[in-house]
Formats: sequence, C-alpha cells, structure tokens
Amino acid sequence: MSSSLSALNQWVEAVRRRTRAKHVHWCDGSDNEYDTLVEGMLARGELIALNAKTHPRCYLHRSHPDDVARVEHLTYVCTEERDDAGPNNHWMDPAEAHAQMDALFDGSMRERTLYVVPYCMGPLGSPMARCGVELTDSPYVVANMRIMTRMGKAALERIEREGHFVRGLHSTGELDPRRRFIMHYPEEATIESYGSGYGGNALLGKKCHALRIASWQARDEGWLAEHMLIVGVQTPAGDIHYIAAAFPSACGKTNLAMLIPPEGHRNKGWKIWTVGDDICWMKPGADGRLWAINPEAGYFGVAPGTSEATNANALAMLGHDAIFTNVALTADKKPWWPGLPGKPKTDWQGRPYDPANGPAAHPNARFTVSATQCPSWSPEAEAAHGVPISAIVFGGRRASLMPLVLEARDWTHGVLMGASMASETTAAASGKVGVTRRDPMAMKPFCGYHFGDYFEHWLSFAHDDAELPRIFHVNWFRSDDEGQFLWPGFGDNMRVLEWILARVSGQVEARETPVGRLPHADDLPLDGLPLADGALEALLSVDTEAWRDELAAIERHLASFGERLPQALTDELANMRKAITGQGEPMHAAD
Ligand code: GTP
Ligand code: SPV
Ligand code: MN
Repeated sequence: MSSSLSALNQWVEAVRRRTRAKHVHWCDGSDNEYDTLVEGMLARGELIALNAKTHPRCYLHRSHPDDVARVEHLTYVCTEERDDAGPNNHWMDPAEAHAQMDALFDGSMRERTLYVVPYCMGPLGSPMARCGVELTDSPYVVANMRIMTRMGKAALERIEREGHFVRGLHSTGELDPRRRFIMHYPEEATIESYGSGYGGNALLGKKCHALRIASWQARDEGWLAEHMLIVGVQTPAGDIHYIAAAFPSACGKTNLAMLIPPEGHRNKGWKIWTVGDDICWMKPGADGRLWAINPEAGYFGVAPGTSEATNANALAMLGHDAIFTNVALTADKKPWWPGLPGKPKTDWQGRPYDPANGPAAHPNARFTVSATQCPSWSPEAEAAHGVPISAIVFGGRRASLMPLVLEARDWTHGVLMGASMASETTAAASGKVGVTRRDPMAMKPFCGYHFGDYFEHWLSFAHDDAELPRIFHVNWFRSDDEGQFLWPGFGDNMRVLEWILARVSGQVEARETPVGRLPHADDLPLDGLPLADGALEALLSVDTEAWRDELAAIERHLASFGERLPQALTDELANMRKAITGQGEPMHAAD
C-alpha cells in the first residue's frame, strides 16, 4: 500500500473511532452505488421520488427548515496567525477550533455509516486538478458529491499516485444552529464541518475546498481560485472566446454561463458554450495567457426564477437524473418554483401550500445536476489544459450608480474594480436580504486568507510576459424608481458580451470616463430590444456626484484592510478621485 493510502486509512480509522460510526463505506462512484444510496434514502423518507413520467430518476430532498443556506457567521478560517485570515474572515485559533470540533464529532456517527468519498476537483487528467477526500455520515451529501465532482475509484487512484489530498470531515449532527461550525485549516489543508447538511456547508469539495483552501494554495503556487463562471462565446466567424465572470451568490452566474442568445444573434451564428457556472481555477500558461478549468462536474443551481424565458437550457437539463432541494411540488409531483407553469400543491416544508406560510419554494431552493446534461455544455470542460481567458467580468446587484458595463483601463484599475465590488445580499446565505455590502471579486465569503494579500496576489500577475485578459464590470440589476429592472437581462446579456469581445479584439472605440470606459450607445447591438424611454441613457451614464460618494465609500472599505492593502490600489483610487473632482484635491479619510 502506498504511503498516501496508509495515511488515508489511518485518518479514516481515527475518525471512525472518534465518531463511533457503525459501518465504513468506501465510495467507488459507480451507478450501482448511487442507486443503492438513493433506495436507502427513499425508504427512510430522506428523498421523495418525483413524477417518473415527466422527471425520471429525479428526487426531492427537504432540508431542515433551519438549515437552508450557507452560514457565513459560523464559517471560520483557522490560521496560526490571526492576521493571515484577515479582517474578511472569522478566525479561531487552530488548536481551540480542533478541540471544539473534536468534542462535537465525539460519538456523532453512532448507528450511522461513515462514507469515505474520494473526489477530484477538475478533469482527472489535468495537472491543474486537485483531489480531496470527504468523510461524511450523510448519504445526501454523497449523492450530491457524485454529481458535483469526479468522485470514486479514479480519484482514489490519483490520490495514491500523487500522495496528497485535502481532508474534509463532515457530520450532519443535530442540525442545531447553536452546534454548527464550518472550520478551515488552510495550513493543514483540512476542513471540518458539523451541524449542517446544506450546500456549501456540507458538500466540502465546493466552497470549502475549491475556494477557501484552494485560494490559499493558489497564492502559494501562483494561480487563482475564483468564484467565477466560465463561458465560451462563439462568433459568427466560428472563433470561441472564453470569458470568466465573478458575481456574488445568486447574482446570475449560472444564467450567464448557459444563456441563449437573442434570435437575431442566433441567426447570425452566435453560440454559447458552458464550461462552468460557479468556480474557476486559472493559471498562466507558457503563452502568458490565463488558462482556466472548472473544478466542478455539476451544477448546484438556484431554482427560483429558472424558467423557459430566462434559462431554457437549465430547464432542459432538469428533466431527468436530478436532485431538487427545498422546491415545492405540484399535485402530480413535479418540482415547482416561481417561473414554472402549473401551481404548487405542497410547499418546500411538505405542508399544503398556503401563501400565509410564505413562498412555496424556498428562495434558496436548488437543483443538483451533472454538467453534461446542459444542452450548451462545452466538451472543453474536460480539457486537461483548460481554456484561455480573453476577458474577466465582475458584477453585482446594484439598483443604482453602476452602469450596464464598464471597462477597466488596465490590470491595476481592473483589480481595483474587483476589490471595490458591492452587491445586495441574497438568500444564498443566511441573514438579511437586499443589504448592499462590499464583496471583492465575489469572494467575501470564500477567500481563505487576508484580502490585502489577495489583492497583492492579483496584482502580481501583471508582468512583461503576461498576456492578461481585459477586465470589465457589468450590472444587470439597475432599476427605476418603481424598482423595475431597466435592463431585460438573461439572453439579452449576450449584447453586452458582444461589446466586450469587440473591445477585446479592438473593433470598437469606447468613451473614456474617470471611472472607466463605457460603450458609445451606437456600439451596443440593441436591435430588436424594446428598452423603456431613457433606460439606455441611465444605464450608460456616470453620475459624478454619486460617484464621489462611492469613491469615498470604497476608500473606507479598502482602508479596513490596513497595512496589507497594496499601495498600487491606494494610488489608483487617488487617481480616480482626482479625475472625478477634476483637480488634484487630496483624498480625505474622514468621510
Ligand atoms: P450561486 O449559485 O448562488 O453562486 O448563484 P449564481 O450567481 O449562479 O446566480 P443564478 O444564475 O442562479 O441567478 C440567481 C437569481 O438571479 C435567479 O433567480 C435568476 O433568475 C436571477 N438572474 C440571473 N440573471 C439575471 C439577469 O440578467 N437579470 C435579472 N433581473 N435577474 C437575473
Ligand atoms: C453560493 O452560495 O455561492 C452557491 C451555493 O454557489 S453553495 O454551494 O451553497 O455555496
Ligand atoms: Mn456560488
């Protein structure tokens, strides 16, 4: 036996003893194993079979009503030095965190099976891929990991060859929010999660490994682990350009990754290829470009709002072999959420639907489905070397101020744009919805180290031999005084992607402003799009007064990262401030 396998065996044995698990099951990732797990969950009522005619091999899972989203206030980065985790993370001393978690895991799997889940994040043959092993007592987690990652025998073989893996220990516990913690120990490449069975809290390959631990490793090794979709845009000439885009949770990544271009664009030959919808690992290649892989193998997507009109590709992939979590049911046992035809009979908690109890489907209800089921799935998602990135796009939900699209002047300005990002909070995490908060690079909940160091790491990619992507910022969520969106969004976002690619290939000029470059209205391909009067002007305007306040708020936000904030960002911000006030007035830290 190789030393990595004996290390794994020893760890499994130690966990079995601590948790008193009754059985240990090593997952091989086979169809047979998945079917057996599903049968067990159906028998225990942990899954409900959906209409077998319309939704073959589709199941509903109802999570505990107190366990429906990520819990940022219970998520910790445990580094030896507190400052390495940074003000952007909750921190606990690693020894203290281990002691607390050991106590929770003591006897936590009594009468339960401990599943050993070897997985690979990224194509199995990719040098950019990384492996991990999740130990869990939740068959629901195992079934989801099977869809979301390359899970089982082949991953175990790679671990045996490579000799290292990220360790993740998960137990559902009592699902008591007072006994719930998601701990990360980046220096030990280890994760411990207790007391939640939901999404990013429990599927440890996703946010815990592929973002928090991976971002730490990426900093040490010279690459980037980002909360980004990867989409291929095929032009009428037949070239495919890849765009990576970071939007905060529930702000449109899945939708942009699989958008269907407007009819006029389709007729001309535009086509979209989906490489990834949530996470992107990027590394400079020998040609100086950034090459990206999607570490995941499936989508864990937001259900509400997914409709024939907004995301027909997603609906097409959800007709078979999918797991739904916290959606509502129709009388004939079809999954239901706002945007679908029919009406709900049973709500997400299993009660007869009554509007007095709140929405039928939970706002963070999700589907889990294999990536290859998406009609726009790109075979390049399996490419070992990844795909070359032509543009990086940041974005968020901003009802006001932020224009439809902005281009950064250069890499440093683009990093400042990312570092300054803000967005209104959504149901993807527990807490208040609709509060505007700064969410740098959409990584506020996911960066495993100090944001000051993270910005410095981003800046370090700019050097003489680099052929870096251009950086943009988009906002699909500008609204009018009545709260109506000014921009139709979804498939029509293709129009903005076309402008972005035209900029990348030098086909159009842009309008220079102190906050970045904007499209000349005539250069946006808006044919066939009925926009309200004045909408376009609002979407492409820069309100100098409001931007002065914004820059002051950005200054306060950046100052919170203290001495580790790169000087280059402070200087860049000072330049913008000068440009917008039209004079060399110094920035005052007091406002
Ligand atoms: P996570 O999986 O949480 O990381 O979310 P995500 O960034 O993939 O967001 P997703 O694409 O699932 O969209 C979240 C919600 O925003 C859904 O309800 C969508 O219908 C809605 N949405 C997505 N794109 C647009 C858009 O262009 N305009 C508007 N108005 N809404 C959008
Ligand atoms: C997100 O919240 O950004 C998600 C869902 O993609 S979860 O896996 O729960 O983190
Ligand atoms: Mn996400």
